[in-house]
Amino acid sequence: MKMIFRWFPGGDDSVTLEQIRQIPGITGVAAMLTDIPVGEVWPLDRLIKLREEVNAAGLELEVIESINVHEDIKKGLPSRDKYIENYIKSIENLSKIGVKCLCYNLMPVMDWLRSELAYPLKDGSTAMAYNHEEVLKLNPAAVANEMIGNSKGFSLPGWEPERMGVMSADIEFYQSLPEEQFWSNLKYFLDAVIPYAEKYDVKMAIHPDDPPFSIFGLPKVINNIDKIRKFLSLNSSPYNGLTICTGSLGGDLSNDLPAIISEFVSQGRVHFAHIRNVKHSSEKNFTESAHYSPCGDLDMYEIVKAFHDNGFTGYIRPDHGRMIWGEQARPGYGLYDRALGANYLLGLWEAIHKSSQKR
Ligand SMILES: [Mn+2]
Repeated sequence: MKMIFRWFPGGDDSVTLEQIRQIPGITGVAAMLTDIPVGEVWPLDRLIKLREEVNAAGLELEVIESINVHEDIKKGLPSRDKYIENYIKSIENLSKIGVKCLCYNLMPVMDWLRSELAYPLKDGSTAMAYNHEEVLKLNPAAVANEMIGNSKGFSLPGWEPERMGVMSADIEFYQSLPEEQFWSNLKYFLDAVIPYAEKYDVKMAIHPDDPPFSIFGLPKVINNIDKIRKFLSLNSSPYNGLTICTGSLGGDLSNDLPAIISEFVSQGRVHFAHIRNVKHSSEKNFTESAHYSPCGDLDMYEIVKAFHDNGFTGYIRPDHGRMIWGEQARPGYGLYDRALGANYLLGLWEAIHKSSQKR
């Protein structure tokens, strides 16, 4: 297991590589090029520069998060072949700079979604929050404005302005697309890309849908154990794998995280993990919370133990943190709370590992 940290290059992050290097136990970062339009090839020269910058700070760049998948691929349009070709070329370029794992998602139209990006918590910190009723009251444009308008000037991956212009038309498209057709579009993408992921030794790790509830009638891809089984069965290669995001799947309290982790880690299908906690006020309403188990609804000891005991050898990063100690940063991606989370998770891992050696 390697503990890493998400970081955004090009001055698009308030957190520096030098700060990340001083967090005990962090070996590398998960990074992305935020300015490449979705569907285009990630240029090798840009990736080489990115790796050199990360390596110069004493950190590894073995995980890319994320290369977004063009909507035409998810829709199954004839133009998908061109975008799939570009995606394969990007994977080849990732392999040339030593990347081992690519996190991505196949959520239609909208990437991750929160109703508030700075919800005040009782301790004076703020966190991102999701209120299902509030989201359903809004139209898609208002949802996009809420997200982009409150990002404090940082880019929000998955909320690129060029995707927003066509959002309403895209939503109507999926509302009339039979669900099995959508799944066969996903299989078409996987069957085209996974052989190249194998060839270039880059493990694909799909991120769960966040939140795990359907919004505006859009299909869900990865939001519970049955959907994950279905997705992994579309292409049985271990390179068709998962990012387990505990906060995304944990948005639905009926998801048994330790059981999900145990099943898919033991099958060698989990390559990356985002670990964070959520606190529900009702079934579909929650705030993101500190990582420590008593601060939320998820049992971090059982979660880390499920990774450890099933022989997880991939990458873990702390996921979204709160804004604490007056920090101003991209929502969810400040330094302080994520650094606390990383070291809490490392502490759990050390304790679980050493006590398993003594048995
Ligand atoms: Mn995540």
